[in-house]
Amino acid sequence: TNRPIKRALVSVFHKEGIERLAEAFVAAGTDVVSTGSTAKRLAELGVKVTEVSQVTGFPECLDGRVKTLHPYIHAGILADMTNPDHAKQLEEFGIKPFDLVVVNLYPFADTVRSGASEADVIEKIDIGGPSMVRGAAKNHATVAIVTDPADYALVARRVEDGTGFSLEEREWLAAKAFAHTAAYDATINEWTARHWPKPASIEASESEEERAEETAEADAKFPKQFTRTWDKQHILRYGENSHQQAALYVDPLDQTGFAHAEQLGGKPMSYNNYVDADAAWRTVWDLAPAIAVAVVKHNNPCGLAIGATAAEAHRKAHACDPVSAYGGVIACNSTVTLDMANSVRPIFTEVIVAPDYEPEALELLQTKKKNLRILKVAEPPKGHEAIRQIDGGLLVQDTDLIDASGDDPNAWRLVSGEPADADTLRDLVFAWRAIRCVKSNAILIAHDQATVGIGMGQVNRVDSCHLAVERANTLADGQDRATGAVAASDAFFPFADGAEVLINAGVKAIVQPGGSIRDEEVIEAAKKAGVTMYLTGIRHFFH
Ligand code: 93A
Repeated sequence: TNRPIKRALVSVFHKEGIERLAEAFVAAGTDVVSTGSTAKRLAELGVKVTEVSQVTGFPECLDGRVKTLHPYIHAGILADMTNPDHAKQLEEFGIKPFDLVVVNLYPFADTVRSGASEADVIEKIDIGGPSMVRGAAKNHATVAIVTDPADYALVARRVEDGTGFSLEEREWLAAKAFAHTAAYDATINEWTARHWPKPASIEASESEEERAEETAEADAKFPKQFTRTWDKQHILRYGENSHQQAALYVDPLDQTGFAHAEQLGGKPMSYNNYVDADAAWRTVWDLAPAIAVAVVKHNNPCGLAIGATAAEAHRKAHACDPVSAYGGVIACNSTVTLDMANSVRPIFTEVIVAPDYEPEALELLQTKKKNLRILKVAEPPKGHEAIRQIDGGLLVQDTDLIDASGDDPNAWRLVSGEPADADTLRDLVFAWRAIRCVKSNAILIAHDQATVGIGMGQVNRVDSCHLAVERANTLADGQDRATGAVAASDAFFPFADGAEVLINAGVKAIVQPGGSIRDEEVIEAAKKAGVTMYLTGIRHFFH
């Protein structure tokens, strides 16, 4: 099934690595057909090369938009030479078949990332290239298609030794080529979807008109095909556990996100480091514009606080649960100061992430905490849609970074006790904003804009309440931090029991969504104890 390579079509935007191919073409005396600047480069390297325009008898035109789009080229790519009829037709038309096609496409994603104008971006949508790639991949019966410069050395050896590729090898190359054009088109789709939304002038279709307004809006937001493409950034040492292999993929159009954090020190990032640091990063930005620090373990905050300075925010966040903070990830939403670096110094920490570092702070962390992974991230999290894999499908939703109407305390409904004074209200707002970063069922006790006890991830709300209270009251110095504090619940209390745990521990105010059929029992418990209770009307589940 091997097919020796006698005639090749080469059209590559990036010319790197082409020398190795040229060397093989020269050695084997291969006939090469090529486009403008590729032909020039190959000729310089001594290859016997024919310009595409000579083959077609038609000049490259429309500023290069039409170069290879011609039957003399495409029939040469698509003729299945194992089919006598195809061979006969080529003979009649005087067209010669290709055995090898080497293409790499216009750099669409690079052009977008460079900040080029829309016109320049559009000019970098390659049309002729993918047509050649797909044609050659379809016709792998007789053509070998190469799109990956990493395969040039392999191709060169097969050209030189005269064997060409076997059918299985051509199939494998074709599969890689289809993956390449699919990813290329997905990237274009990503860009066009972001830049060209549905204009108001397009009337609703009949089926859309029949639906509720909300459904129609979501229908327009979530595309018919959920197409995304991610570029492999690097292989990780392992996944969540050492027996799982893993890799990091990144958005090809945007290199400012957390996945592109600049690492300024420490060991390479692990899979779990990425998960936790991303959660910590998201958590602190939920409290912006205030200066906030989060300490995260296993995707959950074990301390979160707002401070007048970064150092103060860290000290308060750490104090919430100093035991759990061991081996945690720290995120700060403002510049890490020398004072904060000094406060982090004695604590074993896996990762620190911040938008920037004072030079002295960075130096201290780099020299005194050699293992600490120090990350600098250019921009706050963008809150793209949240994607979760299920068996055989994907769930897609808005990220819960949004400010829902119920997040505004002016919209809260006082259902028990006195209206909160300014300090209490400030703490309730803090607790409510903080709770959306805690895994459900989540209960959070806060004081002075700092968490003092967090109950996370329990399968019933009463256990989360017990956990939060226990955390608040198990400091080494025996301090009772629940008394006089405030509490937030990410979803309603289905029974009074959970709320009673908090009330009995001494919290003075509670904020929760409400909406349980037993709301009255819950409110009654608060009233009996004289505890202030607000209902937000919205919840912040986080699973
Ligand atoms: O503008 S195109 O879409 N029209 C074409 O007919 C065409 N043929 C090849 N782009 C086309 N190409 C692309 O040109 C190839 O995919 C390759 O990236 C590039 C090589 O051009 P040159 O050899 O002039 O650098």
